[in-house]
Amino acid sequence: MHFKVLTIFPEMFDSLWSHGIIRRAIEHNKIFASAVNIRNYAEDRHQVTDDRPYGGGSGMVMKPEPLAAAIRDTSKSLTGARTVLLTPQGRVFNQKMAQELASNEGLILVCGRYEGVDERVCHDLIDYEISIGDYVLTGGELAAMIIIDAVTRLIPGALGGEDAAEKDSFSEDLLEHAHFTRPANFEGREVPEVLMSGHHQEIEKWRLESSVMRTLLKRPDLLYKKELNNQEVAILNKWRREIETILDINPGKKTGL
Ligand code: 4GX
Repeated sequence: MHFKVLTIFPEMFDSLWSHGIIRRAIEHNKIFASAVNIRNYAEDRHQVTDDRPYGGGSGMVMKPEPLAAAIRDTSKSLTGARTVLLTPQGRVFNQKMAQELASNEGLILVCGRYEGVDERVCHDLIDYEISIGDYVLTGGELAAMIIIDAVTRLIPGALGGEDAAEKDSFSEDLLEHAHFTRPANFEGREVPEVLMSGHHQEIEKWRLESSVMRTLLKRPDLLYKKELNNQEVAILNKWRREIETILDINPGKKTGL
């Protein structure tokens, strides 16, 4: 995967390229990544990239010429790459979109600043408009970093070890099970017995139950959407019976009925 970021603040990405999984993926040639300054494509002496909006009003707009030149030049050097504009008006990013993006040979991420980019550039030169969520950033750079981060860990070999990406939160519409490490007793709180038993089948059962119940309590919206298998239905039924028993023992305690 080749990532190229178009931005007026390329230095913001230095830290992304130089830490953790992304750094290692670059070192092992699993991904190739760089940030290009849109200013380099401005023709005038002061390398201006913004201008006042037609129709008036406050704020500035990214000028079309430097941005279009930057996108075209980068596309030429990255054949087969798709262009992505980070914008609050885009489709809201999720794990499925990360998987889709990861199947591309290259991604050109366009980071707007100010009030946005000239509409004619969006229309002619952008393949995907993506938002990372319904809130307003000061520029597309942090959004681009989030996309690069989520896509990189899906590139085969990027995570090292066995490919842990498959089993993570959201890959199967369930949250991750609880995790524990040493010590066995931390401030008086014990690690669940079964995890130290070495009984792998029981451990897998415990982990699935942990995943299902955490999802029910923290993100019930994910369960409503999910197609449950027999094992997952059995776990929810077991807890339904537990809850019914508790309610039978304490009938109407809170409601006074
Ligand atoms: N998810 N912003 C982009 C400027 C802008 C506006 C329109 C292009 C078109 C954001 C988000 C986000 C703020 C980044 C406005 N550029 N980007 N910027 N949420 O809020 O991605």
